[in-house]
Amino acid sequence: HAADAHRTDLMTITRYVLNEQSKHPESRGDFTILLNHIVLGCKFVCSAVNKAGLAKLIGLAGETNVQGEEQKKLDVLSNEVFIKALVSSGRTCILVSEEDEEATFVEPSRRGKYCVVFDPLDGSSNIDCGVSIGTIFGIYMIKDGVEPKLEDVLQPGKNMLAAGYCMYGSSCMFVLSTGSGVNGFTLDPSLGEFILTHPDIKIPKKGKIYSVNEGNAKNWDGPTAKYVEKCKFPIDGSPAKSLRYVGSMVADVHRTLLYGGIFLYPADKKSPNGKLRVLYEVFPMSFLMEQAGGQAFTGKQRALDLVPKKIHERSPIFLGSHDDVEEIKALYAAEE
Ligand code: AHM
Ligand code: MG
Repeated sequence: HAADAHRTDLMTITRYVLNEQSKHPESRGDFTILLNHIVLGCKFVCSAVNKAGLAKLIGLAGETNVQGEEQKKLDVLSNEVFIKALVSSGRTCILVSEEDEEATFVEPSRRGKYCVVFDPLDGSSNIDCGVSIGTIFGIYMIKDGVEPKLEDVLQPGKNMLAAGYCMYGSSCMFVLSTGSGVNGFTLDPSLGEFILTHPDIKIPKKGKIYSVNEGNAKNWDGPTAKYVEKCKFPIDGSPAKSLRYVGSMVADVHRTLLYGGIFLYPADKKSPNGKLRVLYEVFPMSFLMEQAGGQAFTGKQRALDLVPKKIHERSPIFLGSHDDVEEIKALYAAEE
């Protein structure tokens, strides 16, 4: 019986990726090893986030603990864990983290062919009130036998080999695409393993929810303002959309992926390039959206076609259900 089989035949994330990779005869397991190190980082952050409230009782982050040592803030700690895990995997050559001004070039003796761009703990303003936060990552590969250079990570998002996020929410979920669909894994805390719980995620073609920081409305451009107005006062007789905005990109995108709808972080007069970072926020989420059958648009072009010039570059982003993104694209096209 299928349901019984499901309970005893556990598809862990490692098993899933090994299966995927075995379809490529040239694969030597390097990607599986790399991913295992990312997963380890996520498990560490998950455990640290779960203990964050408790940790307060014995010493606030940023304050000194009983040993007189300065305690590290959760985002700084998470970054260190990921950098160390990625370097020790022996499979990476360039790392770009939201927390570090400069890219990290791995020393030659520990180098591999993968470049990883990541935001170790996104939505950190939500930590202190226990709201969902997450880790976001994307993976590129350098050409064989070539010295790694910064241009290797300044590639359009469509060149990513894989992208994903881990959400530290009411449960800990790892959502991954290696370029053939999107799969979701839930951490079983008693096993310490991510188990496939959401196979082949597809975003609904059209949604009932929009997600944006409306506090910025007075500075929006015409198309964004018109779009949000249409969500609230539809002119075609369709029902008004609901507004949901957590303020944690991972949580807002995760809901959009599962329930459908649209997530917007548009440009505004104060931030002409929006807020979110191209390499480790916009690209991975756009990659996942497209792989799930949705779309991602910058206001000018397909998000994954963008070619970043700097590692911490920002871009406006509109992503989600195919039909909803189509509407905002039409409004920008009408503007030209
Ligand atoms: P952070 O990297 O400083 O945590 O900021 C990124 C977060 C995203 O998770 C979220 O989508 C966005 O900032 C919310 O911004 P705002 O508070 O301007 O609405
Ligand atoms: Mg961030």
